[in-house]
Amino acid sequence: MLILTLSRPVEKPDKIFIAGHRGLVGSALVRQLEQDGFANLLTRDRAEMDLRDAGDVDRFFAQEKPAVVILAAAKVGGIKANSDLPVEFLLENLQMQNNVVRAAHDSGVRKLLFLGSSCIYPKHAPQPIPESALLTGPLEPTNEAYAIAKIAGIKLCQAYSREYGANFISAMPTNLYGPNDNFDLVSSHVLPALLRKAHLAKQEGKRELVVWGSGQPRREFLHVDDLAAACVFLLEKYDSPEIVNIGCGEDISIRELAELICDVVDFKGDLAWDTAKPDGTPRKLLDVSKIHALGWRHRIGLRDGIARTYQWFLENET
Ligand code: GFB
Repeated sequence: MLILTLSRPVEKPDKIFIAGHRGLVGSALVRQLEQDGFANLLTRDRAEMDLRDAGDVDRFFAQEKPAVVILAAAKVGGIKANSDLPVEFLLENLQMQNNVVRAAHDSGVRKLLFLGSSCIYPKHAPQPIPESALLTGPLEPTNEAYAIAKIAGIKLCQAYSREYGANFISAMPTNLYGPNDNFDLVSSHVLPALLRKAHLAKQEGKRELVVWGSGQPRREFLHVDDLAAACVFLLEKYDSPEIVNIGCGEDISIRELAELICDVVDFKGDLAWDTAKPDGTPRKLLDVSKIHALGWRHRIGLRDGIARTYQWFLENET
């Protein structure tokens, strides 16, 4: 049965719970929401509430009764962490999202935004990847566990929407970077990893910087402040269970990214390629025509975004 609810728009005094507020995405969301005048933000540290624990989550929702939820909490990592830890990526993401989405519905949350990932799309999806490519082919094996968990999250939100009329929406960001990212050399994504590598290589006077894979794969990178702006835009303007891609609409090769990072960091040595490491999916560029048609576009160019992130890294991670 289809139950339609006439939902009130998201408004400034609404109590908004940001799950995962310490991470790359959650912290950017808090900054953006505060800047936009949302004053009633609700956050919980991991020590206060374990999102994998249904009891913890139920108690929190019963007590706080948020009006709006943004689910930015997730177990995330780069290509190596994803391929080494499929159990944790599958299980912990399913646990967190199942607990939060169910509790949100049970406690009467008016609107929920679920954050997916561009890795939900098939490995050989058409490029740029339209939203309609979901579930049309096999996934990239290095991040299949994470992708399956995220697809389950999308489907759960759509099921709540269809069965109970819930206003649960889902956005699919492309590869993100910015402040509060994980800059670990092993478990991180490529952009923060190469920033740290180039910084260390420069400091230590090295002649060479080792980059994983062949350098041929292509990726699209979006500054997390742009993502946060897009999320607030969707919260205020978008009320459909159909997924929406969020990206900048341009991609570059990993070789070009490495060269750009060396330039920003001012490392003048050579690049070397560790081809024993996986390339992952050959290309991941989102079709962003849907969010453009809705009226949103990114603002931060890649060089500027990398320079800002390097500055943040220097101030916070060294
Ligand atoms: O960012 P990344 O780890 O993840 O790797 P994915 C992107 C590309 O950069 C791969 C290469 O071709 C890597 O081999 N690369 C080069 C490096 N040097 C490095 C390095 O030092 N560190 C890392 N990490 N990569 C992830 C998924 O895929 O993207 C997640 O595993 C998620 O599930 C995320 O979807 C957005 O773009 O390949």
